Amino acid sequence: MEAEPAPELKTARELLLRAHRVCVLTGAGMSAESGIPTFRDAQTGLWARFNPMQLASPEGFRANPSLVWDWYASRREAMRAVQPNAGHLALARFAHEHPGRLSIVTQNVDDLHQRAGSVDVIRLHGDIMQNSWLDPCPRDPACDTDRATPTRPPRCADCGNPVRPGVVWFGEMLPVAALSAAEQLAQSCDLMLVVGTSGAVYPAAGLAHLARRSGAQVLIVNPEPSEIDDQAHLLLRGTAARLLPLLFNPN
Ligand code: BJW
Repeated sequence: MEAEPAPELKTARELLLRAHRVCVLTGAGMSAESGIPTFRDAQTGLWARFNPMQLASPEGFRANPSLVWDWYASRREAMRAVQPNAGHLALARFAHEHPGRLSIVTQNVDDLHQRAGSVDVIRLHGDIMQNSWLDPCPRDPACDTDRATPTRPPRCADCGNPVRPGVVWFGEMLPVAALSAAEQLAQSCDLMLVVGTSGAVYPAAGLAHLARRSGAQVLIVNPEPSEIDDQAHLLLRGTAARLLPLLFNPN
């Protein structure tokens, strides 16, 4: 006989059943059980070993472009080797079975939601597999990736403009269309499910506040306390790969 679910899980399922529009905000914890390290977990997080301003800011890149390029190259390689976990798959399956009811807004720069089968995922912090130029090119013809030098990082052969990873670093604006679409979802959902984020980084964390102010129920899935727990109507203490399948596909 199957054990009775914990009372919080039962309440969470009821919230989900009642919700017409579910907005899921995910952070690094969503991909942790796939083998991608988080940023701020005390022992295992990237920021326990690396300096965020050195590696994840435009100033850090300008100061030491090859260090930052190599760090992103090694993370790209690690991300190619991992697979979506049961949490990614549960979200994708629910969205497929309930068209139009669930949207995902992610801070993650990996592609595990997409590889699990989720479509129209809003990426707030970019895509680590994409490249862009560090500086906007004022030239005509513009910098040409086909003519980039084979250096680390590659550079425009004409003006030296370096290639950078297509992610959002500290102090940079989030992509306007993505942030605006995410804000609309936060304002119009009746359930916001926040999974695996410390809630330390804005404006992403502000989406939970916005959803709550706009009348949504806020449900947080995280094994540890986060900085936005005070926004939650309900907290589920546990990991994404364990709890999301129980929440979304209980049978
Ligand atoms: C599990 C689990 C399991 C573990 N299952 N869970 C106030 C308002 C607005 C802005 C600011 C503000 N104060 C300061 C700012 C500026 C700044 C900011 O927020 N700084 C804070 C640190 C204070 N924000 C910015 O600069 C943003 N831009 C911006 O605001 O532009 C306007 C502006 C410009 C200039 C001045 C002022 C305003 C840009 C932010 C870009 C963030 N970039 C990064 C790197 C991306 C590229 C890369 O990957 O290298 O994005 S930093 C990093 O943090 C990454 C993440 O997306 C982001 C959030 O981290 P996340 O996902 O929450 O991970 P963790 O590690 O923090 O948490 C993991 C959680 O998972 C934990 O809670 C665990 O318990 C849990 N967990 N295992 C479920 N199995």
